[in-house]
Amino acid sequence: MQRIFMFDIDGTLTPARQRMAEEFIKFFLTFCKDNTVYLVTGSDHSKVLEQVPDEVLGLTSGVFTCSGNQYWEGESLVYEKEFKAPEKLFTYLKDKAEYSVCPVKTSRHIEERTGMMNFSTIGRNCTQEQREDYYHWDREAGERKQIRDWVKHMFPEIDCVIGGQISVDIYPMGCDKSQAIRYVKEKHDNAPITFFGDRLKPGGNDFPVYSAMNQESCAPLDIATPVENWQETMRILQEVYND
Ligand code: M1P
Repeated sequence: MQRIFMFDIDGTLTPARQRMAEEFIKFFLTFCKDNTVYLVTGSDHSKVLEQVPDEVLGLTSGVFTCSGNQYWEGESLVYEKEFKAPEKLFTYLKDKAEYSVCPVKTSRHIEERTGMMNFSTIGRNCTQEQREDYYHWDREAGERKQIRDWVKHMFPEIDCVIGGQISVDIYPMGCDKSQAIRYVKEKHDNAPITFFGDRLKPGGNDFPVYSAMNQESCAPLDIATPVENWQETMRILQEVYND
């Protein structure tokens, strides 16, 4: 049975919130022509269009956005889910943005997306340099881990995970990237999947993929491959999967 390849985008195919590198595009176009490829991201569709060139998207079988709460085939929206966050959660997040001691604050702290929300104390309108600074600060300060733990504690029906560099993703429990795995499994008659992601550890936004793959209904040949960056993704694809 033909193997299906699924890829996270930020940190796996591209640097966080940046466009795919030319060197990788060239290689990946050929890879997509020879293989069945899906993309799975926490980001929304407009960000995917900024980061992944049309020629690559045109060669994929589908793109799961908003953590699998929205699914696209080409320019057609196949399905989408809704999420109405509790008022108390909004209040907490607004307070957190106001009283956070992170070094810089900009704006757009809460981004409501289809089926989920994204929260960032520094704000999504930060510059690339501010984004890098926050990422390094947060690695020491652990602010996002603390926000994640609080949300999960206060709202047992809601999940909160760390995705990229500056934010957390929040959605109803189970409405995560595992949805993409289940959808593809059903569509391709339980074909084996190889997934690449930079956040496959518990608490990361790719971890639900790993969990879904370890359920009995999934093929034993599924592989979740952790990577540090797109360079590592490209290297593994070249070394292991380039026949
Ligand atoms: O795809 C990974 C993450 O990319 C962005 O994260 P950040 O802006 O923090 O680097 C966000 O779109 C986030 O939702 C997404 O999970």
